[in-house]
Amino acid sequence: MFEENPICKLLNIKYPIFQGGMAWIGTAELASAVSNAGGLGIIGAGHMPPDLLRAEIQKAKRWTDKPFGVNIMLMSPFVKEVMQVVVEERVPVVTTGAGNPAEYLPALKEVGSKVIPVVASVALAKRLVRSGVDAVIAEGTESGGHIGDITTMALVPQVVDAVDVPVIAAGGIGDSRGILAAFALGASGVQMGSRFVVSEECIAHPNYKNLVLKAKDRSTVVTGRSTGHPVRVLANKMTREYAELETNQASVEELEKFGAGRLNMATHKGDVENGSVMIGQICGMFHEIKPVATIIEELVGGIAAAGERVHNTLK
Ligand code: TUI
Repeated sequence: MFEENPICKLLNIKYPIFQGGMAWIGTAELASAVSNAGGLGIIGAGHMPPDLLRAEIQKAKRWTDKPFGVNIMLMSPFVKEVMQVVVEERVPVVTTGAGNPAEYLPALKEVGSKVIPVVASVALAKRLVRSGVDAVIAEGTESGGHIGDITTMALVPQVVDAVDVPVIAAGGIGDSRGILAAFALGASGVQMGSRFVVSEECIAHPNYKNLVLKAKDRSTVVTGRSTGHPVRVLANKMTREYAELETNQASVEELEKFGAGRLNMATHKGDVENGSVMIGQICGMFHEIKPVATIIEELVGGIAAAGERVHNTLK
């Protein structure tokens, strides 16, 4: 299975399943577990300072001999320095989020890193493919964290039709059915974040994981639409206060000040009422914390049965 899959061939991995590079919780522990299980583990650089990122990359190199990636948030205040770190460390795969990575491509390609940006529109996908990226991750608005506004169902086939590089689908994918659906839309691989939040290897605070396990299909809301930086999170005290500020026409500066530091408050301190509990809309599907290896085995193992169901529906 997947011997001829373009993503597996491009990256030299067993399964075309990426773990989304989540800020604060996409650590070397999680990334190396996913890579060891045959997927692509990705360290989330978020707003991490360069020295910390280097330490995390070096841990991942000790804990897996398989390819892994680093996700660079292009809105990070340290973006230039962290790009320098991934170049020096010759990280095999670099994914980017929340912007256009074109200016960093020459340095990354020079050391042989594969560059795979996250896009939320056809226009950006086309522009980046012209700049020479290796593949694109088409991420729908069902995702957690910083999001675009097109759904995965609408975005993926339109990106697939617009570009001639492999497409990885992201947003709202949580099980084998979702993976099969992504392939049906023309994607060659998938990226999943939320499913890996509720894994044993994820270092998120138990309060964070437990709230995700209790969440239902309509438990997430989007904050920050008025600032131009929409972020999907679980509804809580923080999102209610944020909505009140938005209703009272708070300035972008006030809203950004209110939001600062909220993710770490939830992921590490476990304050899931005042913190930002970023998660995708698929979170209602998860009822159990499992080891990463089990999650990946179940995902891959269920694809054939899901395909069989599709086949039967066509009869
Ligand atoms: O980046 C993400 N998801 C994230 S980043 C993050 S860290 C954070 N911390 C605190 C507050 C806010 C965020 C949490 N989740 N996903 C990738 C992604 N990229 N989604 C959407 C985009 C995107 C949006 C606009 C990519 C490019 C873009 O336009 C850039 C351009 O130049 O047109």
